[in-house]
Amino acid sequence: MPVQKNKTLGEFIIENQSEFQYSSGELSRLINSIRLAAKVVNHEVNKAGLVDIIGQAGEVNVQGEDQQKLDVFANETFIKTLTNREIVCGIASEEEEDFITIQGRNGQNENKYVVLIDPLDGSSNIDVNVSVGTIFSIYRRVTPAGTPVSLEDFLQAGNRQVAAGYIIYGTSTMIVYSTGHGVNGFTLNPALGTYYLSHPNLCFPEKGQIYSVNEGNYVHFPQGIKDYIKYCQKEEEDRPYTSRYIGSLVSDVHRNMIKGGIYIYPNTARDPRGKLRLLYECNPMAFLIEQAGGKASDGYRRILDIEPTELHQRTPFIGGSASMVEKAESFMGLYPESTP
Ligand code: AHM
Ligand code: MG
Repeated sequence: MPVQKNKTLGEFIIENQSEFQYSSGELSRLINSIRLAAKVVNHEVNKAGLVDIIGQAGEVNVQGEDQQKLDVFANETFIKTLTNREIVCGIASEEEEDFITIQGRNGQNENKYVVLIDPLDGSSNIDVNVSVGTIFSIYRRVTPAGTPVSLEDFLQAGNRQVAAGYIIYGTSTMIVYSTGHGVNGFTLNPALGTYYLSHPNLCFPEKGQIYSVNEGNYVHFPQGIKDYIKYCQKEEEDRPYTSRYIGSLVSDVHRNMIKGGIYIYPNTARDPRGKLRLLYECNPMAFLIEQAGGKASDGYRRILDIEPTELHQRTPFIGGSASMVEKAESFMGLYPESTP
């Protein structure tokens, strides 16, 4: 079927609602709310370069309101949007120590979904006008509807995700998401405030030639990763590969998904369990990567099969073109799993 390229995200959500197994429109409304909050955050992120003109975080603006740091603003915007619209029963965020229970106005919240979110990932890049992102992950709760959510609703393996996605605030703003039926990308037309389907059915190219890793940490990497990096740099067959590292997970994975490549954040001496968070960074990115035909691993096992034990759990992460991840895993497999 030919893809209609001028389709809006709103139209796409409605048309594809029947894909959801227990469709009642709730998941569609949830994705709609994320779309709305993303527009608000996008507006604020776009103004970041004007901070010297309109004020730093911590200052008071002309309306007498406190200026907020953008990651705090993004966190509040997503939480408020999802809470006010009573669209989920619980939220976990990188910015919040504990998960948030949403009671509902009459104390009876029958919604079945929980959202886990990193409201503004890579936010250290904002000061230098480099892309940042929002990452979200959606699960059906496991505890009975109508009761307060509990930790077990959030500590589910990534393979149980119902949907996941990211928003990239880059040269264009995009929403890329999947409900388990492939990955689609929508680009915001800022003049109209409308997202259009610009990247239907995103798939990793068969072969990739980009590796993305913070090589400044090389001496602290596990031996398997060191060996894989040397492999990437070797003059042989289609190598050496190109090195590209933005330091913004969403942007690095987004580029690699389009061009073909691998993103690596291993465990290091400083972060023996890895730096990235399993539940709201790695799981949603792994879900999207797999839906786009790629692979995501911690070096020894599939990211989506890890049974989480903590809300803010970290994990090593290797994700991207399937053949590249398999190669990296083969180097990792030569050494016993241990912290470096
Ligand atoms: P954050 O959640 O504190 O923003 O950290 C996550 C970010 C990722 O987006 C990025 O890939 C990584 O940290 C970069 O880390 P480093 O600067 O150590 O290379
Ligand atoms: Mg983050």
